[in-house]
Amino acid sequence: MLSKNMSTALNRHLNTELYSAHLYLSMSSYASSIGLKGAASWFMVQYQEEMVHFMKFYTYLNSQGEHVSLGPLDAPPGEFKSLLDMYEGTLKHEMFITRCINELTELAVTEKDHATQIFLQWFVTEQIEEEENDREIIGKLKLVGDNGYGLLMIDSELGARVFTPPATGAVA
Ligand code: OFO
Repeated sequence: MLSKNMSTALNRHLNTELYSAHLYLSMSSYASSIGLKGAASWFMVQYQEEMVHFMKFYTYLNSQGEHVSLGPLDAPPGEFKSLLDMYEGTLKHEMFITRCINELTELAVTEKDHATQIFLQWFVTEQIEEEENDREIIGKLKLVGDNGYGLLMIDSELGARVFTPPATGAVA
């Protein structure tokens, strides 16, 4: 059983995960439109991962007898200055998500809501990986600067990322 506060906060965050999915889908489309097919594929994988995150919150709320309230969502940006700009935006957004997850965890601790604390642990760990990946890519992009060959190499590397669906459709 969730408190009203906890349920409202989890529901708000579920919509933020959906916004994340839209943000990365928009970045995927933009990358594709400027010929960066590897980055387009990387952001599509990121979109798929965000939908998994969204579904984890959806499943958890339903399993606690709550119903989900969707949207409205802000439109994500549709134009970006460069690949570096996209990844800096990604890192900034993920740092915001980390803060949200930390706040949810603090609320669960304050309310002695052990089930929600356990549920959120997966996201605490996930956010470390999300930020680490973005920082690594940003570091490489800064290293190559405007060098076209370097950018194509990074784009090709980004294209190697694959989406791994959760085991047997489990999302919670
Ligand atoms: Fe769901 O972690 Fe990114 O936003």
